Amino acid sequence: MRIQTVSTEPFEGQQPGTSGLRKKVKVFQQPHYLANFVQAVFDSIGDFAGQTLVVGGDGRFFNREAIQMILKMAAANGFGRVLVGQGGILSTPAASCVIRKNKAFGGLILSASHNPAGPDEDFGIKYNIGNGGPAPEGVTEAVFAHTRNIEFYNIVDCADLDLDHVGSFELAGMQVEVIDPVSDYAELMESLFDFTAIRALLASGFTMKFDAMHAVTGPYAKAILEGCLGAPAGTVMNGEPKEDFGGGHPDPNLTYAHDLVEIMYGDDAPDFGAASDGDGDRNMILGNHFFVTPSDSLAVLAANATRVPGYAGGIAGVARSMPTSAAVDRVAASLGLDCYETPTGWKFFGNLMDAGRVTLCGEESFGTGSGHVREKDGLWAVLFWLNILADRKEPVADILVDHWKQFGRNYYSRHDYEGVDAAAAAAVLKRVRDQFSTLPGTELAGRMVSLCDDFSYTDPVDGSVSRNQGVRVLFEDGSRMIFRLSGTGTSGATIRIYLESYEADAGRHGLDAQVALADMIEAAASVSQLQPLTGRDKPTVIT
Ligand code: G16
Repeated sequence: MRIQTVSTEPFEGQQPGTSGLRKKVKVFQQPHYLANFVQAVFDSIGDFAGQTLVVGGDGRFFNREAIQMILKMAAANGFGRVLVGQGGILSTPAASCVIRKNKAFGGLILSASHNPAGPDEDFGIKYNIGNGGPAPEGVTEAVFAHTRNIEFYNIVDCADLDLDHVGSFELAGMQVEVIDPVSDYAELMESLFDFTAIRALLASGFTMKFDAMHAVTGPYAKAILEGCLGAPAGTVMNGEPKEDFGGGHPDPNLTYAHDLVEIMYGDDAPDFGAASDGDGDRNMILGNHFFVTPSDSLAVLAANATRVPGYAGGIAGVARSMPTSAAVDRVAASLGLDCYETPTGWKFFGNLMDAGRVTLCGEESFGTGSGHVREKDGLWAVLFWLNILADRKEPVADILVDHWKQFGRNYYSRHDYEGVDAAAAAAVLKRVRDQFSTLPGTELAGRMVSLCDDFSYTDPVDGSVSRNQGVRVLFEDGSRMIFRLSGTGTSGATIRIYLESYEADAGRHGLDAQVALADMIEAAASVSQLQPLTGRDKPTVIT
């Protein structure tokens, strides 16, 4: 087999976003486009000669072609071993698990997460470091710099490899091991949760549905929920991964997980419902006619963690992204735990977990996880909830009502305006920034504004600083209004407006969040002038 050195030229815009490089499939299909990015990664991560690389993806369209190319490039660039999921499949948390378990040098994960898949939709790639987590900004910036100067890449010239059967073979001196994508991950889950108690719950008449949204968690959920835990066949719906995710948008929220939402709000709704996204790292939790916000879910997991074997000794601390509600802060305060507020992006939790400062982390964008891997983990969150339900033997809604009684309720909602013209979106944020000096001390939505700023974060472990991480309007009573542009979209811009207000009075905990936040929603519209600047009069997604 011959190693080829292929001449190439840089492509514009190969800058990793919130979670790696995400573009339309058609962009990735341009000759040299993916190879340039992969070579730029290999040129940025230090000396990996003879080391192990983990490779896998969510199975979306272009996954197979991408993996063939990556394996041939890994061999040509001197990796000693590649672990690749059978059929090219690894959910994002499973990839993190395999990297950690095998002490790999790092991994390449192929996914555009919750974005739709297919020839005209999205693809993505990101590099994870040896702790199993997304590369920190120092690495992604180096990768971007290399993409701008690239002149050649290395690749083995050979026929496509058989990745559909578990086993191993050699490729130009590199060992390729095709592994079962589920088993390491399932074993890790069994080590954390009380499978006996969950089995008993599922055998007791308790009913549930899990929506895999035609994406990667299907095989994982079937093996664990229906296989190990004895949930009846059919508990996992949309469980066959498809290259186009069945034409859907595998984002587990009230808008896009409509099949599940209909069941959970219909007659004879099951006791528990959950969904995961394209690559298996997000989760949505539902009770019978009841939606648990991701921010509340994190708070409930933190408050109940010691009921679960993997966390029975207590948790070290918690972290949440800045736009996530402060519900978990209240739990942390009552347990005497540190609580960190990071920018949006799972990569910011890695250092805190590696340093042993936090055990549980979460984000409003339907991400929850812990130190068991270095990614958020959809199925892990579902099993955590099942373990709590098995222990408490109460309905999901009662657990939340009880939680709010103890800690108060952080009413919370996110309004997304997707596919907005990029210049108009920038103007909306500028409009709010222009009022930074005049808003504090004035009243908005019946509350006094205390501070306006661009959120910046200094990592307490390595001292690195990340600026411009969201525009904040903070109120004296703890309410918040945050404006941010998404870093994961692939067309136009997405404006996210995050709204939060705190209610201590249990008599007022039963409101719909949109009703409770109505005055904040109106104030956000007037401060940002979103409607006149973008022409949009309502959000595309409300969560
Ligand atoms: C990624 C990141 C998350 C982030 C989310 C939303 O998730 O890993 O940390 O919260 O994007 O980011 P944005 O608001 O910039 O769109 P995923 O599931 O897409 O990998």
